[in-house]
Amino acid sequence: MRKVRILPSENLTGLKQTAPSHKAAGMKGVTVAMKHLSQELGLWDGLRLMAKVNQPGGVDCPGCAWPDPEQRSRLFEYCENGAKAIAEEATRKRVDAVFFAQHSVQELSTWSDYEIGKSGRITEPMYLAPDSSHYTPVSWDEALGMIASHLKGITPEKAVFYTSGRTSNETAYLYQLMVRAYGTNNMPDCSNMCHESSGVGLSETVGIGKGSVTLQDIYEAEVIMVVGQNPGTNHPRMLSALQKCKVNGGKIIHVNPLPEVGTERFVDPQSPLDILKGGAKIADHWLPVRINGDIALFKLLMLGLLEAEERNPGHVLDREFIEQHTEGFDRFRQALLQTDKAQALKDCGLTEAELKPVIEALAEKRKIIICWAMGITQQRNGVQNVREIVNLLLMKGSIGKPGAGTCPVRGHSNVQGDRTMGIYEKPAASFLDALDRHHQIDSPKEYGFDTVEAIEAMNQGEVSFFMGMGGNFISATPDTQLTGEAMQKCDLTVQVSTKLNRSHLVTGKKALILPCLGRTEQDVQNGKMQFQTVENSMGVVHRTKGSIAPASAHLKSEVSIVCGIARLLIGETAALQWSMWEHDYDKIREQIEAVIPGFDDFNRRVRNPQGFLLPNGARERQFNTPNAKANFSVNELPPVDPQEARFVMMTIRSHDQYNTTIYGLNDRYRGVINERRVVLMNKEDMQQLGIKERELVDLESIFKGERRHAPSFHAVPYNIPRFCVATYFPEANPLVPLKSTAKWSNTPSSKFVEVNILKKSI
Ligand SMILES: Nc1nc2c(c(=O)[nH]1)N[C@H]1C(S)=C(S)[C@@H](COP(=O)(O)OP(=O)(O)OC[C@H]3O[C@@H](n4cnc5c(=O)[nH]c(N)nc54)[C@H](O)[C@@H]3O)O[C@H]1N2
Ligand SMILES: Nc1nc2c(c(=O)[nH]1)N[C@H]1C(S)=C(S)[C@@H](COP(=O)(O)OP(=O)(O)OC[C@H]3O[C@@H](n4cnc5c(=O)[nH]c(N)nc54)[C@H](O)[C@@H]3O)O[C@H]1N2
Ligand SMILES: [Mo]
Repeated sequence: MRKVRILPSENLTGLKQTAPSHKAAGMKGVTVAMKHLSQELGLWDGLRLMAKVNQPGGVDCPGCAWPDPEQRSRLFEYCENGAKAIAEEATRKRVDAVFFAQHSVQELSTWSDYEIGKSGRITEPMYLAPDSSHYTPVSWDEALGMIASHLKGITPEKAVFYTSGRTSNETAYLYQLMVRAYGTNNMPDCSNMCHESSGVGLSETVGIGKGSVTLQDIYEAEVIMVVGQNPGTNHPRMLSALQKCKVNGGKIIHVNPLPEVGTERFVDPQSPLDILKGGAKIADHWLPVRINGDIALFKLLMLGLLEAEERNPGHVLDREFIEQHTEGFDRFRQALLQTDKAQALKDCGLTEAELKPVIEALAEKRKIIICWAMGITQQRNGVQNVREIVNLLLMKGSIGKPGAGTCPVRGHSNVQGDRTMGIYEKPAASFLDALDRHHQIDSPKEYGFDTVEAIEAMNQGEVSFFMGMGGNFISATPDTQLTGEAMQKCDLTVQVSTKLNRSHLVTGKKALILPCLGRTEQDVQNGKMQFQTVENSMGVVHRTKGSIAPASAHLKSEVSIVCGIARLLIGETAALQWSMWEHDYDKIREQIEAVIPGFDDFNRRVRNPQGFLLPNGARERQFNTPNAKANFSVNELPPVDPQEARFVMMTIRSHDQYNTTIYGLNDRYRGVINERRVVLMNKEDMQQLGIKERELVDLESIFKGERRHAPSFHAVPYNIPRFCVATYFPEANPLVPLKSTAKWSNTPSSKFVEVNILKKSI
């Protein structure tokens, strides 16, 4: 048997530290962006490419799902981290047959994720035969044939088809169609680990699993709460929108255990005046909540609103909205009044004095938006977190009117679109009916595996085939060792990828790498340049079109790869014309229009430079819930103190990574330089344990008595609440228990891992 290393490298790279920064973006951001572009593809080509990013008719930045403003800046509409994402994809480095001949899979598996990713773009299909040590080239025909014949030889429920959120609408639609025509709903996706809790929590309360606001609403809001999100790093273009809101008189409230620089000060790199002034303050209030203290905090804020309403009846709550559009207010109010206030204060770790100005701001204003991301969703009570956010908005009637509403800030640039296209293990019956009718297939009706269930099934030996449409399943999922061993039990694993990653090294008995075109590259089919479409975080569907020559002549588009497999696996029929769709993406859009509501006249409307907005009931106060109302909910105070270990650990992103893709080793804003194996700790906790600054410690997580271990992290004193610590993912993923997931959404609780910090024995 091939022996590969499953766990990420534990080698240290040499920690240096600087003072944490208090300003985001600015000229430093511009110079870092230039450095990444020039290292990967040369400065001139880099700038030429970047001029097309997020411009009408150009390429949609693969960095994040934040929408583009209508008035785009004339030249550049991207950010430092968008430039890094583009540089990473458009790199001139290549992983070709020679590279694979030189390096065995076993050797590559000992490299760090940073080194693996930096090797470059994959240039041709590669095959790893059973027991062989090296990948060897394989033709497209052989590779696609191998997949189809493997799938034909097993029952469909033994196959798993994963999707990462960069996949375009066109690919996603055809992929799910092929998988359902084949006979399974086993379609886990990155959303299961990301905003699933938002989807579940929002659907049941306001009838749509997506946010309700547009960019214009952000500009017009009177109060914006940014909860459990680090926009300075992960959605930098959001800072310009927040700044605009502030210029219009809005207040920003940041709820986060960490100060997170982007919400402190933002220097708009496109404004020379801003640079001279040293930027603008963004957050009016920062509430340094304890990890998972958000429900406690929201309850205290909402109690404050009830009290304010009593003092000033009819001026704080939106009674008319509550009566006309909601259900469950009285029950919610009664339960809220029962809250143990002292316990809630202890749980959120904040003082009444800190809460007072925030309650006042919320009481006075009626146009409130709450934005949130992973600090909220990746908790065992992630769905309840979202429901509490909705409760507050409903009390204020702050939904379905200008300047107000829900804003789950999505991660991957098309993760929302993929769901709209049917990438979902629990498809609605109405969706399957429409799909079946239009394509004359018989989709399976039983639900498929989500990400965690897929890993469990693989581990039980129930899965023989795994295909990843993008992404890096091994490194993105919890419990790396277990997941790796589970993957190794598959007979054939297939990764459709642009760049090399750990999921190409920790594989089934046989493995294939199918290299595909990236967003930035020209996609020519049948002699004609094609474009694809994506949906951003606010439900705007628009085009994306690459402009540079493909990294290799042997790459296929994701659409072609799906059509190639489907032709062999499913075959062509009058209602399944894979070859026609492959040759002309307009024809795929016609299928989407016929099956999915909201896409009328798709091909014409998407040619509008701004794209078009999908229908959204909550935005119109049409709540598509069973009772046609927005629903208040009652949620308990969840445990915030660790039960089995001493600390609660959140696993977060540094400023130099895109999920499992490591751009560099610096977390510049937090002052952590040249090292990713760090654990950010409160100074007093370090003193109590007798741990010195930068001392190397081991981490041990405990869940239901099971212990997981990860060695060698530098302890770094940081402004973080006591008993809370932070590490980076994917390095810390070996510590995240697979079964510690959110109720109802089954999202791994990557922001709540109970750990002990162990001094190294000398
Ligand atoms: N450059 C860059 N951009 C990205 C990504 C990337 O990796 N790099 N990833 C993309 C993806 S897929 C996603 S989903 C998004 C992720 O965007 P974020 O959600 O901003 O990403 P995280 O780093 O996971 O940050 C979570 C934030 O929540 C805070 N937090 C943790 N626990 C709690 C809690 O209990 N309560 C509160 N209130 N806060 C908490 C953390 O301190 C941190 O600031 O970004 C997208 N954009
Ligand atoms: N502990 C912990 N774990 C987490 C998280 C966390 O906060 N903490 N966050 C979770 C979240 S929010 C998410 S979204 C997941 C992310 O999980 P994934 O989406 O699975 O992971 P990525 O790192 O985004 O995937 C990167 C790989 O995608 C491939 N790729 C890039 N562009 C393209 C393309 O255009 N086409 C194709 N086919 N492939 C491409 C490249 O080969 C690259 O190596 O991770 C989750 N895991
Ligand atoms: Mo995500």
